[in-house]
Amino acid sequence: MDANSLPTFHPAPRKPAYAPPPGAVDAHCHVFGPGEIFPYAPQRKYTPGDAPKEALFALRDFLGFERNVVVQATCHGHDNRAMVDALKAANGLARGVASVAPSVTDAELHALHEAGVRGVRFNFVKRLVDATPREVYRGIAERIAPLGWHIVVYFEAPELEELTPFLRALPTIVVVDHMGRPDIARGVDHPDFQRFVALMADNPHVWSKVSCPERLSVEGPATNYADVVPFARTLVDRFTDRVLWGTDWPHPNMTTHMPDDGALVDVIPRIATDAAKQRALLVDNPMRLYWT
Ligand code: 0GY
Repeated sequence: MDANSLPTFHPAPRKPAYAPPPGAVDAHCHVFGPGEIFPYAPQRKYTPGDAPKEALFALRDFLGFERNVVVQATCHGHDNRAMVDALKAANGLARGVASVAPSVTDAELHALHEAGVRGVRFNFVKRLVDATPREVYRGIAERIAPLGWHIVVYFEAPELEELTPFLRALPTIVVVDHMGRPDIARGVDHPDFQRFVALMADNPHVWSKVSCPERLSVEGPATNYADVVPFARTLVDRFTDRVLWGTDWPHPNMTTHMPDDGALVDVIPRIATDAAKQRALLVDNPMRLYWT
């Protein structure tokens, strides 16, 4: 149990009413540990409960998904072994996003590629990581671009203005986690979220995960995160071929509640309102980015 006594992940999610299309990809999830085999990083800012690959794969099947994109979480630092172990166990049904140090060798990058890694994650969230200089990230970007990988970025809305020139200049596709973490209370029309919409409009290499209503919502599970829906729907409607969706299982650092993953799946038809958009969001876009 975490210090706040929430479970590590929801112990018994409900079966969603919404059935994802065949081949659906959960494009943002993590594995944690088990710590006895894959120790957490000494420099981590939080220590999660174990959330092993077997539990992730069981959830995938239960929710009606076929594939996962396992994103390296900060609690494992640059040690990608738990994530790579999950990719190898998934028999081609998982891809990964790694976190690498600038000292990573070409041989290590190629081994990650062989295992199914197709991107690196740059994290700007101060409660999760110590800052990495931009030139270090730019150096990593130059190294991974020839592999055909992309860059996943995690930041919070107040950082966007300052980060924009950096994001614009990155040489690969850039996938923004959780819509750039907008302040939902301010509404879709607020300049902060409109700045994010403009970033996507002006930069065809920028994609967004329309994920994580449980972190962004003010209303919370009582309305099944209704206040987040207009934000995600705006992005799905406008940038249908550049959006991804993921559970964010096992939901590290949640303090208000542990979301029911089945309820999160039931948000999908409210943000992607017809079958074509759902197919783009859940199948075509992630397959193009991770499996071609
Ligand atoms: C997420 C969100 C969080 C954590 C991490 O790498 C991580 O530790 O991404 C968070 O605390 O908001 O997407 O998993």
